[in-house]
Amino acid sequence: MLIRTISFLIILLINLVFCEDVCYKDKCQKSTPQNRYLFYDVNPPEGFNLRRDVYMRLVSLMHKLKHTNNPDLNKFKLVLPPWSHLVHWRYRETPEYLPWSKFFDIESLQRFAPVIELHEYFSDLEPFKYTKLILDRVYILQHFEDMFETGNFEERWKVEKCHKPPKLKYFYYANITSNTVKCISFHGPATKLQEIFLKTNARTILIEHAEVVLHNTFGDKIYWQSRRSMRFNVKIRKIASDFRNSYLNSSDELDNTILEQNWEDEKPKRNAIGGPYLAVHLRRRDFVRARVNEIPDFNSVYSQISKKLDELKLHSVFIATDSPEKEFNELKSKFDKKYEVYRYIAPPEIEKEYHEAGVAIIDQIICSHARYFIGTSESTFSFRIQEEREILGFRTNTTYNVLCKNKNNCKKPSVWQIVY
Ligand code: GFB
Repeated sequence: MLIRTISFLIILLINLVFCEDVCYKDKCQKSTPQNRYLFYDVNPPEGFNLRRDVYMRLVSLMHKLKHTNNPDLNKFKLVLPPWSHLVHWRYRETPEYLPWSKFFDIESLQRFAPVIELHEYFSDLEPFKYTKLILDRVYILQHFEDMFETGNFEERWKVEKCHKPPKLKYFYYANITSNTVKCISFHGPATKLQEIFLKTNARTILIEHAEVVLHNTFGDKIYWQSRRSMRFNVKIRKIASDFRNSYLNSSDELDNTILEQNWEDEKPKRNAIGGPYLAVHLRRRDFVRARVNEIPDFNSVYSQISKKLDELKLHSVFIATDSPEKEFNELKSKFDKKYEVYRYIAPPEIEKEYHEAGVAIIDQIICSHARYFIGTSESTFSFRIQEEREILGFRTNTTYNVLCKNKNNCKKPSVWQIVY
């Protein structure tokens, strides 16, 4: 009897210390206080492909924390911010919030580190259907104001006065708020955030302006593991494969681009051939205005493409572009009959299901599988295609090429070779 009572008391004590009850009205549920949740958000004007890079910086931190012995750090989950209000998307046709599962294979992401969607965070707390989330801490990152003047680039962080007035609502949801917001001047890699996490026992932390943190090590094995885990979802990949099959005589079997089912089983290779087409990423819209010295005119684009097609003895070019149809037709009209010019136009049902973001991903997948790729200088959209081609095993000279404004002064893109 005594032993039973003692055991009961021990269990009760453990429960009291490690598990608090979450109660609402008369219903109670055991929460899992040992879990900590890291939310993050990115500077609103940043586009889809820079946001993918910011994700990699944070998920590499999660991967590291998962393997630490420190119980205050190894129970973190990264909460994926829904895709919302991106400036490049025309929102009349796009729903306000799109989950990551729409575009990515979540299981594949989770093989690298613990990540969950925002809606899963809420459903974790079922059955109460929380209608409000008050984040324990919001840290708004900002650059040190003196960093560029003094040239002091040492790794450091400090709670400072906010450079801009803080937001009061997060992810464009009226019901996600916080009572504790601090601005932190920060310079350093994502791993440096641990120092901040260790100074608080907050369970829900939001990092605003997460683009301020740097990669721990750019281009190392962990970087590439996080990148390889970012597989697009099966349905989107199938749409791109069907297009390659139907119009470009391209398939993974013929092109030697078959990947393992699971990215963890991939091995180094450099023998991808690619489909018999040249792929070009032609970034227009804001780039035409903002990068006058880098973006070539259509006569130049035509001559660079046709020259490369002749050199490679190819007849088909696939052009991924954000340019309006009229502009694209102007470029297309320059090509004579010996060349076939393709662009992916989504059927209405695919457009409705995947929106602009999905169509852009389909463009990227098709570019990734081409025999030869020419991108747009400094576009993160092109960078992600280059990485995908590294993963597929293409030779680097078929990947790191860009359209030039001026052939006598054309900067080749940096080569970031995959590491396993
Ligand atoms: O991906 P992204 O941010 O890369 O490009 P950059 C912006 C968006 O434009 C993409 C659309 O997410 C797509 O919605 N887009 C660009 C395209 N190229 C294509 C294409 O070939 N096909 C399709 N379907 N859509 C940066 C931004 O853009 O440009 C920064 O991330 C900033 O925030 C900077 O605005 C000037 O690196 O090209």
